[in-house]
Amino acid sequence: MMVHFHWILKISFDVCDVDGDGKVTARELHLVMKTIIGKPHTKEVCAEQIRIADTDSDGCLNYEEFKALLFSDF
Ligand SMILES: [Ca+2]
Ligand SMILES: [Ca+2]
Repeated sequence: MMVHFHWILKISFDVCDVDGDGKVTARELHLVMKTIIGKPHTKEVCAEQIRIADTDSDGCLNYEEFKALLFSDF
């Protein structure tokens, strides 16, 4: 069960990481929200979400930060 859960998280991360560099930027998050999830978040909202979840302040989300974002009230 837990393995399956982590697998889904990993797939979600890979989907959001459009260019496959291991990090999700606000631009990538916005693209995925709009095209796959269908959430009408603006780029500003996505940038804000990244800022909140970006614990190491490099301007994008690694896998750990991405997980924290998914578990937050997005
Ligand atoms: Ca990326
Ligand atoms: Ca980061």
